[in-house]
Amino acid sequence: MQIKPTGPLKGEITVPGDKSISHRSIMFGAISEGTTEVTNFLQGADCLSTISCFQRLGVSIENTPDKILVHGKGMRGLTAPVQTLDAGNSGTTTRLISGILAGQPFTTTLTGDASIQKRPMKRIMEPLSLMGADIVSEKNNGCAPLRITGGKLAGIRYTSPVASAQVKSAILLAGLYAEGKTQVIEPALSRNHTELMLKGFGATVTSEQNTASILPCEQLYGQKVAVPGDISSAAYFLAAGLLIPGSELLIKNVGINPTRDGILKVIRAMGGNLTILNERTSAGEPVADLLVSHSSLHAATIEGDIIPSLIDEIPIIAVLAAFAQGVTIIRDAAELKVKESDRIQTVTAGLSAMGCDITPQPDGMIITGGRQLHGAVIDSFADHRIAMSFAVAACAAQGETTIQGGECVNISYPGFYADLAGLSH
Ligand code: SPQ
Repeated sequence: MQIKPTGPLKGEITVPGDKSISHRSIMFGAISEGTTEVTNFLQGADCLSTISCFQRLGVSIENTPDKILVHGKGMRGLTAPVQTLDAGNSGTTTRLISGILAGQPFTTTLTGDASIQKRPMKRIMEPLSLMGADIVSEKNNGCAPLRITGGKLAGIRYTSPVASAQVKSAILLAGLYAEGKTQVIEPALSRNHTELMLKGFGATVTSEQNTASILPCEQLYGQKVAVPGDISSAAYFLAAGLLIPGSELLIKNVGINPTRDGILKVIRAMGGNLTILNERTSAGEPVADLLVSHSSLHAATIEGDIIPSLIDEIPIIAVLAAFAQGVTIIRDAAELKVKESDRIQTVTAGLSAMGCDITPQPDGMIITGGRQLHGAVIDSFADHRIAMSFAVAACAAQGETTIQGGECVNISYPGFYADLAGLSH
């Protein structure tokens, strides 16, 4: 993908549906009674992987142009798949479905692409085994392929070493099938879509600070889910509007759940012009329109409990930092190393290639901003967030940039390049 510097970006944009909520709408719908109707579902490769996994578990799912219909099988209605389940590139699919499979009375094999086969699964294998499931990493390396034999589960009180919504969600989903109460305590609060949505589907879920609890459940009930726009996708347009001189962008219908909105706080801390308009609630999630305009940014320190609320936005925040005056420090973000790529290394490689002063750290990075970035050949490392972050950097740099493997944006935002080009005037 070739990207040239662009003039001012102006106008309105509606980004696609939230990836985390889209996945969960299929999964929770699949184990509910009745039909779940999902609108504004994200038609990205990751969410399509979730659909195909549940189809292989015997769930009928209709993907029509305006909505998804999940014909739920109930809590005990999934059937043993004939084939291996393929989660593609999706960590969310792999870890959350493992929690559901832990409660099924059959054996399933689950795998994914080369990236998924390197991502750590011990973090779910351990708690789900403690609950009574039999989970084997077939290559004995703590990664997929996983062979999961579910069975009789017992609730646990689990203190997670990482703030991870995927770990928390896997345990809570297994907790639906367990005897007694299941609790997950996190070091910092991760995104809470599972807790909010499962409650909507009829589960007994409570949350207090960093502890989420769930009771076993006989039945969930199909719902109507109107998926809000994905703040992680909106983040690229927020950044483009802030960085490109003369820009003013209105990004409509964006989910601003407080466990996801760290990027908005960082933009304000960096001196960005950002206005939150028309705040409302949609499907139990807070939603707003976001107005940004070109701004002179300054550095910030990003650390501590805010990290889980912006973990996927750190690549684009690093791009903002490259254009900001001063030294930006990002720390407490070692989780970046185990995403679709090692995002500490891949952000460092890309920004260095464009002329930025960046030093990787074991748990983050230090960026001295303010140098004019130049076009470069950037390896996306098949990581959608890296490709989109550097597409935005390229728009604000001098000279042309090539993003190798740029088609990986299909994972979370199939129309990304067209939407970006459509705002240029
Ligand atoms: O699904 P996947 O591949 O893990 O996707 C990513 C992303 O950048 O899109 C992470 F690489 O998002 C995760 C996120 O980082 C989605 C997610 C969720 O929906 O529960 C939670 C976060 O991961 P984690 O490991 O912190 O729970």
